[in-house]
Amino acid sequence: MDRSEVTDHPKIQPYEEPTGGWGSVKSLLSKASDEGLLASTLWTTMQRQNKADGYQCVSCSWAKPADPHTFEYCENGAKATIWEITPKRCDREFFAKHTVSELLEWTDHDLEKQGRLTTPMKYDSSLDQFVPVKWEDAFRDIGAELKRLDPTSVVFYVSGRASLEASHMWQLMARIYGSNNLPDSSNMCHESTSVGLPESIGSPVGTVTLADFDQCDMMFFFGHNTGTNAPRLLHWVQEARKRGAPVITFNPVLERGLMRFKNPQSPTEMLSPDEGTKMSSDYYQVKGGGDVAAMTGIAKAVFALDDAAKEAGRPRVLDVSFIEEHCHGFDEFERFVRAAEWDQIERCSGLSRADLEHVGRTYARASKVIGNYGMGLTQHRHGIENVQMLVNLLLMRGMMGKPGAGISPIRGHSNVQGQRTVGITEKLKLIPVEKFEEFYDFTIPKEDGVDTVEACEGMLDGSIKGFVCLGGNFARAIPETGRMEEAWRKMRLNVQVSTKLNRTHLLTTDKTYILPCIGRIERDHQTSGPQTVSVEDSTACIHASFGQREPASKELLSEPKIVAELAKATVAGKSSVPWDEWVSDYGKVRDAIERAYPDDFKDFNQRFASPGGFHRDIGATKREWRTQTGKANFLVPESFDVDPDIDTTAPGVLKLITLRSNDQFNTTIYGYDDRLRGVHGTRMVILMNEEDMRSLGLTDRDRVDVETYADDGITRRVENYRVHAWQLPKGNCAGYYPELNALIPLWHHSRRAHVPAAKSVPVRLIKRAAA
Ligand SMILES: Nc1nc2c(c(=O)[nH]1)N[C@H]1C(S)=C(S)[C@@H](COP(=O)(O)OP(=O)(O)OC[C@H]3O[C@@H](n4cnc5c(=O)[nH]c(N)nc54)[C@H](O)[C@@H]3O)O[C@H]1N2
Ligand SMILES: Nc1nc2c(c(=O)[nH]1)N[C@H]1C(S)=C(S)[C@@H](COP(=O)(O)OP(=O)(O)OC[C@H]3O[C@@H](n4cnc5c(=O)[nH]c(N)nc54)[C@H](O)[C@@H]3O)O[C@H]1N2
Ligand SMILES: [Mo]
Repeated sequence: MDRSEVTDHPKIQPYEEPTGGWGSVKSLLSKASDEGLLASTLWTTMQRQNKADGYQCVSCSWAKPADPHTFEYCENGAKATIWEITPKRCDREFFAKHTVSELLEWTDHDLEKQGRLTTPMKYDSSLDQFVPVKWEDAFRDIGAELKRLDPTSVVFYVSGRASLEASHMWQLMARIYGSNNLPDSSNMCHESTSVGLPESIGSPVGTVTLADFDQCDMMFFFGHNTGTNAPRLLHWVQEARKRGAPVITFNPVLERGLMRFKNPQSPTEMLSPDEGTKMSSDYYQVKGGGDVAAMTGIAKAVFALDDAAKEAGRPRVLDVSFIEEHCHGFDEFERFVRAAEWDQIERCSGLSRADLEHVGRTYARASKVIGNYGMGLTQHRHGIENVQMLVNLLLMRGMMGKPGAGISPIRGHSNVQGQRTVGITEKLKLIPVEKFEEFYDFTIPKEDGVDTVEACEGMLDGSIKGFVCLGGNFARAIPETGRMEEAWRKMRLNVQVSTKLNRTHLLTTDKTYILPCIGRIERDHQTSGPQTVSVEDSTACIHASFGQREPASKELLSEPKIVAELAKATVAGKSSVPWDEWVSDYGKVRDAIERAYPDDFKDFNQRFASPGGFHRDIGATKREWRTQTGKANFLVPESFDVDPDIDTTAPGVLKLITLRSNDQFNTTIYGYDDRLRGVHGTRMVILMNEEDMRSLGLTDRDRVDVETYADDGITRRVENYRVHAWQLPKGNCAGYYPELNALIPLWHHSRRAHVPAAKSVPVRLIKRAAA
């Protein structure tokens, strides 16, 4: 399965070119030609990407400006488009040729590479194959099986791509059926944000919009690989750099996008021989998990500068009036920071006092600061504390709820933030329970459902018996691959609404169905005419998305239609939801969303196609703190230690960071080249510090097996990886997700948010004998 290597001689050397630039263009043209897609088709489609009257990109969730470029796209948005509009088809002939046992030997890349799914399929165990099934039969059989199962034993997972309309309908269907088991990809992603930010500032999402990026005079980047994962954001970073704004990055890995960038939309930059813009004014290779310590160091430096200013009678460095008027818990925070010792800060962060004091001075001079962050903060045992510490740092200088400043969690999937806004959550306190019950005349079970980790635990203990997924590749995205695959197969029902074949489809249960749907780039016709859907971006702006192309197959149904048919087959007569009426006109679903969430979605149908979208009602942007104290809360971490329960100082233990390559979107592997890190032809590498390598008796390109270091009686191991010397902090190593998910223990997650701690997995490397 994990043969993620396509050559015996992979080429691995750090990439020295700027991101963007010609490398991007070359990479795209080769992807399009691989898929057999005409460059002209690609360009025509791409012209409609991220436009008010076009479709919203299916890759990341970065904001869509009101005044877009002619081509408002990036290399990876274009790759995602190519992947969806590919002429390749994974059709009934394909399934007739291959048994499931055979397909289980294929890589993630090879499975998705077959192209778009075209036909509803059902697993036939006597043939060990998927065979075509009529839509009506599939809905009837799935409905019958769901009725046989206890609703609380069924999980309704959602990956972050489905529209606001489909997602809202999905969660109503699950709750009418009797299940609040609505985990989503956010549970593996920004849940540390969704739990952490409401406690700090009373908003579950970021507080900045593009207008703030246009005027900020400094940015922090903690643990986000912008060049690969939200490349269009680089334009705003580049503009800020041109204005002279410092950009200070903390990341154990030297990520090219935050080092050098050339704007592929600027002919002058593309033709100039220079190296592009220097993106981070300062780049600090913090130790994995060392961010709380690093931020404490910065805060300590700010306190020292404030002391000096106070003494000299100069203007204060702390925003004293903001703290007094708007904040709670400052004194405790001050005590924590002042008590922290520099030698401990240096040891835990891996950074020097001088460097952190330099950052403190830069921060003290700035007046409009944005704190950006990604998985490098959220995917830790201490994910919530990481997020809240960054908020503390911003609050001390009043950098919240004013123009040009605020907190910026950079979300992943293109609508992951919006799905939560319209009700996808296992937590009842986050939805308007009484409204749903009153509007649609049914009763919602009063216990929270399971999140992703709890769903996995339920599979292991046998209490979860059915999985119905709206997109995604759940079994591949979660930790503990080996044990979870075994547990998955013991379930009774596996239903996957998907666009491409993936490994989760192949983990067959008593009944297994693949329900192929149209994608967002495609036109969606229902009885009232062409339909529009909508998404929320990372800056809480809602946008319309208009399909552009003919669907990949005549047999495909839209996601809202599939949800409605599943609902009619399962919960007919149990509520007054007008499923058919909603499917005939998605505008009616938007009216229903507005009715349930009037503050966020006022005049939804009138406003959602306006350029730049419309902004949701986020209290913290107006300095309204919807917290229990009614203030913005300074929240103090217990310690600097990310993994207090694992002795990572034991000899030979490294903390593994699982990464995405530039040639992947989550479990979708476009190819084997991580151009921006200079890794070509393989994903089976462990990048590590040269000194660690020497002390473990390894040399470059040695083959190793990797084992999790955990004292729970379970062996977790991946085999035959190749080690490479890389500029990483001592004690860390890095490699690619999802192949390395086999190593992450299920219990190794952010304590309250349950986000798997994919950025600090304790491992040992075992050298293999030379072949
Ligand atoms: N092309 C492409 N775009 C994507 C995706 C994709 O797979 N491919 N995925 C989408 C999704 S769902 C998401 S959630 C986002 C993910 O986007 P990111 O948030 O960028 O997630 P990762 O790629 O996992 O990498 C996070 C970064 O954190 C760094 N890091 C690791 N550990 C630490 C640490 O302890 N401290 C600090 N400061 N940094 C650390 C890593 O070196 C890495 O650069 O991107 C979205 N966009
Ligand atoms: N070790 C480790 N594990 C991780 C992470 C990590 O950094 N390290 N990151 C985590 C994160 S941040 C996330 S978000 C999860 C991702 O987890 P998921 O969201 O579950 O996974 P994806 O790979 O995005 O899902 C890809 C599949 O979605 C389907 N799909 C694509 N487009 C559509 C569509 O329009 N409609 C429908 N119905 N289906 C569609 C296709 O069939 C495709 O195979 O993984 C998590 N797992
Ligand atoms: Mo994500």
